[in-house]
Amino acid sequence: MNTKFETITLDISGDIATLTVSREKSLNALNKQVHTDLKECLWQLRENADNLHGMIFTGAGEKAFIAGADIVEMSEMTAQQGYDFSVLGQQVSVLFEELPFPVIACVNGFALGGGCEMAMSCDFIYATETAVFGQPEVKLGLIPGFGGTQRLAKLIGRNKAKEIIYTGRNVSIDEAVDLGLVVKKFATQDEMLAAALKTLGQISRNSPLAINEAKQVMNQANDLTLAEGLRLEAERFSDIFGTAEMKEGTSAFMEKRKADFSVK
Ligand code: DAK
Repeated sequence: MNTKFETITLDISGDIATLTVSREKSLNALNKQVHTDLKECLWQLRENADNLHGMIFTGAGEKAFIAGADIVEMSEMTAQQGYDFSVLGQQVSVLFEELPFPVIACVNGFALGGGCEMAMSCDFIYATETAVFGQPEVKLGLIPGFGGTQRLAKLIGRNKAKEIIYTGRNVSIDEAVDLGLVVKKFATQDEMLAAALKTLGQISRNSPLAINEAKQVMNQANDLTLAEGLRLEAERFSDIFGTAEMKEGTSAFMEKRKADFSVK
């Protein structure tokens, strides 16, 4: 698997990957090259997913997770290029959502515009005390273009999302926790990354198949009515009946031992 990219770094340690946007001088702003690298890397991770149980997604340095789409690059785009850029960014966010293992966004510093949107494409967000969230696109004469109008509203409620998007104001870490945008806050970046690894380790002891099914059902349910979501849940619940992992999990319970899902 190729781990060399121009604007991102991919480290794999055991069954956990760490993907870092590495444009520290531009506060990790998302230009076309970052999106192209992310798209290629996420495709490869999807193809090699059997050996992985989780991923951390973060930004290089202490100042920013991602300070948004690259404003300099965007300022010169035509409408067609803007459309292509938006589609590319949306493809990346869908690839994050479709990875068959959990992804934790670890937010250090600014997560503005496209940065906030990329974090929301992950399964959940951990952040440090210095984290600042926001969708300031309207200040630039733009609207969120990587899914922010949709995902923020679904995560925190439409009216709160409208207030944040219309004002373009910054959201502090404490407010982000209160809103449910951030799951946990940490004093330092090292503490956050250690906690994310610990959480992924804990998750990886559970059935990978069940984790993936839960992830896909919960993500897809976003676009469904409750009745449709319940039907989907019942279908996917029954799909895992009879699988080796379900047999191992239930047998281990009855035999009063820990399940070992690495045995296929
Ligand atoms: N793009 C490009 N460069 C950026 C950047 C960005 N988003 N953010 C920061 N930088 C660069 C700065 O220009 C500066 O570069 P040099 O001058 O050193 O060359 C360097 O990073 C350090 O930044 P500052 O000097 O500004 O650092 P400060 O601590 O003073 O301020 C800041 C930090 C994060 C408050 C500030 O940099 C800032 O306000 N940045 C912009 C934040 C922002 O507005 N983000 C949202 C971007 S808009 C769409 C597709 C996508 C989108 C919309 C539509 N379609 C195609 C429909 C998404 C849009 C966005 O994300």
